[in-house]
Amino acid sequence: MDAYDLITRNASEVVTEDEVRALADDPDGKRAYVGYEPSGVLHIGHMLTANKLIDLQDAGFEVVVLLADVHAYLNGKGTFEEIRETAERMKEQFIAYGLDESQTEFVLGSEFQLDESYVLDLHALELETTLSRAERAMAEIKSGESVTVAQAVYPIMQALDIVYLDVDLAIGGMEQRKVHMLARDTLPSINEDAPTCMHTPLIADLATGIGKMSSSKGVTISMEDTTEDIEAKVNDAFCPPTADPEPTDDGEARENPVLQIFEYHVFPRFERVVVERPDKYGGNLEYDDYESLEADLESGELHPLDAKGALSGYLDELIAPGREKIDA
Ligand code: IYR
Repeated sequence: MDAYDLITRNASEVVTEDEVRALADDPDGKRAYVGYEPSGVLHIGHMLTANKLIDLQDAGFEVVVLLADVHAYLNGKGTFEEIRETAERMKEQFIAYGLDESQTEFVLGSEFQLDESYVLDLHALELETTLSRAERAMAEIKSGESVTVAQAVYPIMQALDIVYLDVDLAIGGMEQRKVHMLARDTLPSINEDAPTCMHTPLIADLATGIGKMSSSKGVTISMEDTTEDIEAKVNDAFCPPTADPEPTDDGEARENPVLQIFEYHVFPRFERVVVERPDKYGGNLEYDDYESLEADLESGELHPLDAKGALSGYLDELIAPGREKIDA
């Protein structure tokens, strides 16, 4: 796989392609980052962007993980002390998950976001940003119903982080895209370049295939899950024999979350996927790429229950090292 393909594999959106191609041509010393509100326990959403960071490390990028303690505070996630404590636990789990410690810089937001120059630049950007734009940027990030003043400041700080962390590429899930577009539009007003961004897909709710999996509602997979928890959740997952399920009777779009997890979590981390089956059911199936697994599910060669059994095993393997850190 060439550098551009590795850097962009499984991305939903690249802004812009030309800019990422330029980075891929000379990745040495280039810096990419993801920011996370510290939550104490990694879930499958964190792991998806972490997979992208691992791709970027493999492509030669330096990787920065921002443990966004001030952002979590502004988003109403607890007292500052509580948040700071969870940040440290989260860092350990990222390393256990597979981020190379020697190639990853972990930064707490509060290490630089309270500096005078940052705060003055923040105010300069506030002058350039309408409340309604900030509110729209937060639509898929805010906790709670209405948008507080703190949550309106949040996306403007996120834009400024790109400058202060001196990164060449900002990564996030698709729910971050409006913040990144705000950054592209406003940073030039303080004489900074519009940042290059890349967004990863969101996985549908495991149980229904509707909407997006989230830690606040529905079923998610996290590093706290036991092997049995994972088996039970995956067994109950929505998995029709197609990658393109029919919408619900109410017209809501649906995805196949089991296939999505194979595509975005398992194949990027395992060279070969083995679905174990007793000989009387045709014996083991082996796959070197996601597309052939999807094709077998669609043709009926691979039964959804066998796919789920294999998925539980691989997810458990991905989660086990982080789970040990939590239990320690
Ligand atoms: N908005 C992110 C957290 C976050 C991300 C970045 I990139 C920052 O510079 C700051 C905060 C979230 O929703 O978790």
